[in-house]
This record gives sequence, structure tokens and C-alpha cells, in this order.
Amino acid sequence: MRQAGRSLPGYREVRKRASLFEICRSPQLAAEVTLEPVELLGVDAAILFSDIVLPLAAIGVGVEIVPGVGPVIDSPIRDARDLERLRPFEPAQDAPYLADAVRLLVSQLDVPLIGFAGGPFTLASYLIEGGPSKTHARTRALMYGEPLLWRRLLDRLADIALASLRAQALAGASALQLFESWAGVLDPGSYRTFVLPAARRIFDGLADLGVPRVHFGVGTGELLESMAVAGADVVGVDWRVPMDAARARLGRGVAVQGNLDPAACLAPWDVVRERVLAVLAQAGPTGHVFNLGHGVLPETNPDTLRRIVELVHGHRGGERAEPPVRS
Ligand code: 1CP
Repeated sequence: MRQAGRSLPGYREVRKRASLFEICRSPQLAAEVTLEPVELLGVDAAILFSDIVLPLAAIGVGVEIVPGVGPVIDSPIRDARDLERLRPFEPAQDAPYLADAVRLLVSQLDVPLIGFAGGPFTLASYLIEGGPSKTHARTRALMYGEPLLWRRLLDRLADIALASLRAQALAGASALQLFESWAGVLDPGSYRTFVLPAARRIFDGLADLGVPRVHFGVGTGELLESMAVAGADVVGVDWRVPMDAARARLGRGVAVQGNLDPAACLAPWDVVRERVLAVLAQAGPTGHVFNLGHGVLPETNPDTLRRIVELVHGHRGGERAEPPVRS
């Protein structure tokens, strides 16, 4: 999750020469920064370097990634007329570099490549707020106040995510992740009414591909039961929910992903180590994709990440393979 981001030296170098969208639109640059964490950290999978707003830019929505802020939309969506700007996304015509980057990476990687897209609530929130938001108040107000417009908006965004994810899988991605990052601001009833149908439409639309589907959000503790029925094979949880509690809420048949607090990576190694082992113990020996609970913080020392990967690799089936640290 944002593993190639601002904490890595190679990525920072590339960013001096190219903007974020320029990297995304160049298969060579996207491949270079996707490979860096695999080589440097030893992770078991690569996540394609791209951004969740890229398909919106590709269909002509005015969006910029502002450094230190995130995606900023020129002219936010406020009424039904604004919906016309969200035409269907046709990856082969609108963003051929996406599949090209996937193909290039698959030819170079010896670990699986994860493709991804933004969840409909999360993309709607950027489009309605005009950029990142702490409260997502306008988004929720439109959702409650104009349910028909909301529904049409989410259906369009679901189709955009589905088209993007299918294109990445068909180009060779081995797993697909839907980043519904900000859905955790909703209560469970609203999530079920206003977002779940769109999420289900995406996961159902991927089922024939036979590729594992991951569904992630931040602060989704109260939504996990509902997210479990959206159809993903793996649900990502952040650090607020202990892994055993997450499993109980998700029920059988769904694997879990997560959930080390990214801020824990800034602590001294002994503390990091204990917290990693606690996550592993809580998640249990199978059906767990070890990950951070959210994206890597820019100030993280890559060496800590490398040591975490090594520690997790040494920890098989509940056994501690690494000798205890002397105090
Ligand atoms: O791991 C990787 O580096 C892969 C590339 C990747 C991914 C998976 C980027 C590049 N963005 C994303 C996903 C993404 N983008 C999400 C979902 C995951 C999450 O919750 O973190 C979200 C919400 C975005 C939107 C976005 N783009 C933000 C968040 C803003 C907010 O609302 O708080 C930011 C800061 C960006 C810019 C961005 N995208 C990617 C990177 C490395 C960056 C940092 C800025 C830069 O280097 O210029």
C-alpha cells in the first residue's frame, strides 16, 4: 500500500524529474518505481505504481496531484449536469499506458503484481469535496440529500473501477485491490444503502477472472460485517481493529490483510518487532496477508520496512523463527 511512495530514495529521485501523473503515464518510469520496493524491501508482491484518480484524469476530469495535499479537482461535482463529465472509462483507448505498465512489470517481476482502483465512495468524495477532506461532509450531505444523483454517480464510478481493474487483470496482474479508503466515515446502515451495491457490482464483475480480490478501507471497524458481503476474497483492516476481532466480524471464508500501525514503523526496532509479532499472533497462522494498516509514512526509514519483511518471513505458522532480542 503506497509502498513505492515518498520514503524510498529511488522514487524521490524519479520525482525530481517527473510529476506523479508523468510517472503513471510512462510504463518505464512506473515499472522502475514499482520494482524499487520489491528489490529494496523484499516484499512478496508488488503494487502497480499509479493513483486512484488516474482513470478520472484519463476521461478528462480536471484533476491535479498537488504535492503535500493530494488530488485536487478543478470543478467539483455539485449537480446532475456535472455527472455528464463522467463518461465511461475505456482503458485501451483512454489509458493504454496502464496495461503497458502491467505487461512490462509482469515480464520483469518474480513476485505477483497487484493492480488496483479507487472505490466509488472514495472517488466520489474527491469529486464532490474538490480534494482531500477530514469530514467528507459535502459528500455525505449529497448522499443523504440527493440519493438518486448519488446512486447514478456511484454506478458510474463503479463502472470506471471495474473497467480499470479488468484491464489490469487481463494484462497480467495477479490480484486486484479496491481502495475504498474513506468509507469508514459512514455508519453501517448508510454504507449498506449507499455504497455496498456499487462495491458488490465491482466484485461480482471481477468474479469470472479467478483473480483474488482485496477490499480495503480506513476506520472500517463498524463496517466489516457489511464489507464481508460485498464479495471480496480478502478484506484489509487498519490498526484500530485487532485482527482476531476483525476475523470474528468478517466470518469464515474471507482472508484478512493488515494491520500494523504505519506510525509504529517510526518507533525503535524492539517496539516495532513486538507490534509485528502481536499482529501475527492476533491474525493466526493462515488466511492473513501481513501489511501495514495504511500507507507507508514518508518519514519511515526503509531499513525498518526491510527488517519487518524479514521478521515476517522468519515467522511461519505461528512459530517464532527469530531468536528473542536480548534486553
Ligand atoms: O504503493 C505505491 O506507491 C503505489 C502507488 C499508489 C497507490 C496504491 C499511489 C501513488 N497512490 C495510491 C493509492 C491512493 N491514492 C489511495 C488509496 C490508498 C490509501 O488510502 O492511501 C488514495 C486515497 C489516493 C489519493 C492520494 N493520492 C492521496 C491521499 C490524499 C488524501 O485524501 O489524504 C495522496 C497524497 C496522493 C498522491 C500520491 N499518490 C501516490 C503517491 C506516492 C502519492 C504521494 C505524493 C507524491 O509523491 O507526489
